[in-house]
Amino acid sequence: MRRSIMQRARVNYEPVVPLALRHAVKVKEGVATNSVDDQEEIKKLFPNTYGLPIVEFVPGEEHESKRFNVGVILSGGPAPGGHNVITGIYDAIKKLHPDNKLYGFLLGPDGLVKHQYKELDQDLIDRYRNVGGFDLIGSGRTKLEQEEQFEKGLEIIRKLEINAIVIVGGDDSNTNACVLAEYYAEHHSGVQVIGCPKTIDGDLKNEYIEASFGFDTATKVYSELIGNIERDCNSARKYWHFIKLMGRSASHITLECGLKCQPNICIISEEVQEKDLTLNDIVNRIADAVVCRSQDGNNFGVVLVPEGLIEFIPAIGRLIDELNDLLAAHGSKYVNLDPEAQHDYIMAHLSKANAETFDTLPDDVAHQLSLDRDPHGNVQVSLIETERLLSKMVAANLKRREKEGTYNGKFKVMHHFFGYEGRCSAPSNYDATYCYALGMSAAQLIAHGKTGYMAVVRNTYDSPENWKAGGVPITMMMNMERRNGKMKPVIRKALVDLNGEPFKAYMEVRDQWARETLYVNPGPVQLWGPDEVCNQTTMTLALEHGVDLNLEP
Ligand code: FBP
Repeated sequence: MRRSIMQRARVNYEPVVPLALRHAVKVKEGVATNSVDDQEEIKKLFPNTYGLPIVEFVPGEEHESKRFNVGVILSGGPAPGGHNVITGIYDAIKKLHPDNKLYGFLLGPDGLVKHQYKELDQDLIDRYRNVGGFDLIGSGRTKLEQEEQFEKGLEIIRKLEINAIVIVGGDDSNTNACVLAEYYAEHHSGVQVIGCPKTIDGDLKNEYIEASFGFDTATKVYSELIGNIERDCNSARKYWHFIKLMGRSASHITLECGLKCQPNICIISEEVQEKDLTLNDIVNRIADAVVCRSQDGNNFGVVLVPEGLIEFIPAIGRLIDELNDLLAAHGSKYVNLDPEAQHDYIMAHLSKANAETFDTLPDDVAHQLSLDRDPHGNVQVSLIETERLLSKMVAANLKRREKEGTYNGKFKVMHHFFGYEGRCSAPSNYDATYCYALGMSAAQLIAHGKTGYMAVVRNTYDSPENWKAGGVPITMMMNMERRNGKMKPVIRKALVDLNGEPFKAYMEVRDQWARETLYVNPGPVQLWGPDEVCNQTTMTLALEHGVDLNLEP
C-alpha cells in the first residue's frame, strides 16, 4: 500500500520508553493469585498456569541474555497501535540479543496452524512504526482450542526454533493464549505464550489493565466525526442523527464519545440491562427528548447508540441465550433450511416467552439473530441496524403523539455507523507509546521465562517516563461462562460500571443535554504536528499546479 505523507512523517515519532523498561530489568514477584471467580474449576482446567504471581519490572543488572526467537499473532478486530506492539517486541528482543528473530504469523491464529508466516526484519519494522491497521501481518478470528491446532502450531514453532508466541487480542483471544500456554506447559514443549490487551471496545480492563489499546484512538476518531455531525446538525437544523458506535458488548466507546461530544441522547446498554428497560422504554425516552426540543423549535438532535444494545435489553438477551444454545445444538440441521423454514424451526423450538419476543422483532433483526455466531460464539451485532430500528420506532411513537395532539414537530432522520472508520486509524500518541511499551514488556516476560501472562503497562495517566510495566497471569482474569451451549473458562469482560465516575458524570448532565443544544466538537486528533502533515493543500490542487508529490510505491 502506498504510504501517505502523514504516514511517512509519523514513522519518525519516537514513543517515550518508560524508565521501567529503558535499561536492564529484573522481575519483582507479588503474591500468588486467584481467578476472579469459579476458582476450583479454573484451577482444575489450568493446573500449570493457575495461581502465578503478578510480576513487575524493576531496574536490574546488565547481563548477557540467552538467544531466542518469537512468533507474534494479531487476533480479532484491528485496533490502532498493533504495529507498535510488534515494533516494541522487535526492538526489545534485538536489544537483548542481535541474533534474536521475530516471525509474524499471517491473518491471525490461522497463520500458526497453517504455517503461514514471514520474518519481520528491520526494513519492514521501520516502515510500520506508528502506523495504524494490522496489515503488516493481518488478523483473523479463528479460535485456537483444539489439540490438533496446538500440535500443528508446534511443528512450525519447532521448525523456526521459536521459543515464545505473543498473541495480541481481546478477551477471547487472550483466553485462547492462556489455553495454549497451559497446553504447551502440560506437554513440556518449552514454548512460552504471552498475551497482549487489545480491543477498541475498551472492555478488557481490570485492576491491573488500565486500558486495552486502541480505545484511545478509536474514541478520538469517532468523536471528531460526531463533533462534525453535531456542528452540521446545529447549522442545518433539520435532522435527528442516529449514530451507532462499535463496541460488541460494553458501551465504553459510546460513553467516552458522549462525554467528549455532549450529544442529546447517549444510550448505555449496561443501564438498560440494570433497570430492566424494554425497547419501548428506550424509544419513549428518545421521543420525549424529540418532543421537548421541538417545543423550543429545535427539530434536530443527536442520538448515540451502542452497537451491543440489543443483547442488553433483558427480554432480547434471554432470547439470544436460548438461540445460542439452540443453534449450537441443532446447527447442521438448521443451516440448510431456507430463511422461512429457519424462522419456523426457531419458533417451534423456543420456549413460549422467548418465542413471543422473537415474534415481535422486525424481520431483519430476527433474521440477524438467527444467523451463525462468530467463532467465539458471539452474535455479529455490527450487522444489526439498531440505529434504524430505533429511529423507525421513534417515528411511530411520534405519529401516535401527533394524533393525541401532544406533538407537532418535524422528525427527519439520518443514520450512521462508526466502527470501521476508527479501528485502523493512525494511533494517537497515547496508543503509539502504550503499545510500544506493551511490546517491550512482552519481550521482557519472554526473556524472564514467563508463560500464561498478559503483558501490562500501568500508571498511564502519568507521564510515560513513570509508567510501570510487568505481567499479570491470565488465569487471574477468568471465570466460567456459557458459550455455544457449554460452560467455558473465559476472561471476564469489563462492562460500564454504573457506579463509576464516567457514568455518574453523564447522569448529572444528561437531562440538560437532552433538552438543550450543548454540543462539543473535539476536532481531529492530528491537529498539530510537522508542516508536511498539517499544512498541505489537497492533492488535486497540488497536482493541478505541477507539484511533484513523489507518489512512492
Ligand atoms: P475485538 O474484540 O476483536 O477487538 O473486535 C472488536 C470489534 O471491532 C467490535 O467493536 C465489533 O463488534 C467487532 O469487532 C466487529 O467484528 P468484525 O471485524 O468481524 O466485523
